[in-house]
Amino acid sequence: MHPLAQKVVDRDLRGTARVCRLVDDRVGDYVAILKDLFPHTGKAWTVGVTGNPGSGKSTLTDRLITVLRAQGKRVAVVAIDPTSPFSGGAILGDRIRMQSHSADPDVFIRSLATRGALGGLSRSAADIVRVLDAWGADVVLVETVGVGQDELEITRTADTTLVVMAPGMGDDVQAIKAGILECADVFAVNKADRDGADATQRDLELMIALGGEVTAAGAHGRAHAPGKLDVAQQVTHAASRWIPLIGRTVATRNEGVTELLGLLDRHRAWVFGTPEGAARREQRLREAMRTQLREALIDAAVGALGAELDAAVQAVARRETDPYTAAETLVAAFRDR
Ligand SMILES: Nc1nc2c(ncn2[C@@H]2O[C@H](COP(=O)(O)OP(=O)(O)OP(=O)(O)O)[C@@H](O)[C@H]2O)c(=O)[nH]1
Ligand SMILES: [Mg+2]
Repeated sequence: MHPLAQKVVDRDLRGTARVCRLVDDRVGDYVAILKDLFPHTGKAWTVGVTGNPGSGKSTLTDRLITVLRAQGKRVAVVAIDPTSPFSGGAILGDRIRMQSHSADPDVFIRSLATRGALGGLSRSAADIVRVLDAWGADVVLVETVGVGQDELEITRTADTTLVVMAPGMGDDVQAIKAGILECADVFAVNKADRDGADATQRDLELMIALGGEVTAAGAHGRAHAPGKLDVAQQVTHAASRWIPLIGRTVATRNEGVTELLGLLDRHRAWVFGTPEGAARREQRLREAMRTQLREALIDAAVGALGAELDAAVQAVARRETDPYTAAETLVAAFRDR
């Protein structure tokens, strides 16, 4: 085993931090290390924590760590630095909000910088989660700001996704990107000490109810008008699909946090304990594998074709051929290698 991989498995904090840096920068032996670590992964429960800037994700994450530690769980946090103008310097702020755990050797907090290329961030995040899984985390919390495509991708790699909403800051259901709502497994209506928490919760309940009906109508065809699903069908529907749960919290006062973890735990039981959950995990693994394959194929093709790729670019620029034909020709050339 690579000596650095050994350090991760031995739960050496500095060695693990070093591996995280290599993986984040994609330098050194990072691929060899990830390969060696993979057999030691698969035990952690990954929870994505997302929501608009300032909704209370870091504060809530800090409180969740406390409850998880009280249960004897080893916890890792990956805080993704958003490039959002609303939350510049978020890493520093997040560090401060989670620093109550900085002396605890069973809590590992890692910040991840936004990578340039689209998809780069989610790839790094997925790899870092694997490192922390091998380190021995029982739970990995991944905090992202629910804005871009990258963040949505990260959410898709989590076993459970928590979407944090805050009332009274224009953070209503409509203001949240549709993609994020669709991947929510549990909602936290945080800042429940503020006006508007009831309205936010009602909006969410309505949205979830409508979402269920639309899906059910689609699945069963047009024979059933909306609202006329019989009970038996509703039961099947409920069993085969996860209906998002809603919790209310005041993170700053530590209210509702244990209950919220209870809701998250119910989702974990579904993901890891039912055939539907297993199907979902397999589906996500397949997506991840496709991404990995796509990347490997492109790297291999660009490396092998080199000069031909340049020639194709020139030919398209001169309008001697079109990009579609050029791509087909390059694929054929690569296949014949
Ligand atoms: N009143 C009230 N304030 C809260 C609550 N939870 C968090 N806050 C405050 O809201 C502000 C933002 O909290 P954060 O935890 O940094 O929010 P965040 O979602 O991590 O923010 P970004 O990482 O910048 O997107 C802080 O000043 C918190 O103290 C709550 O339940 N009630
Ligand atoms: Mg934060």
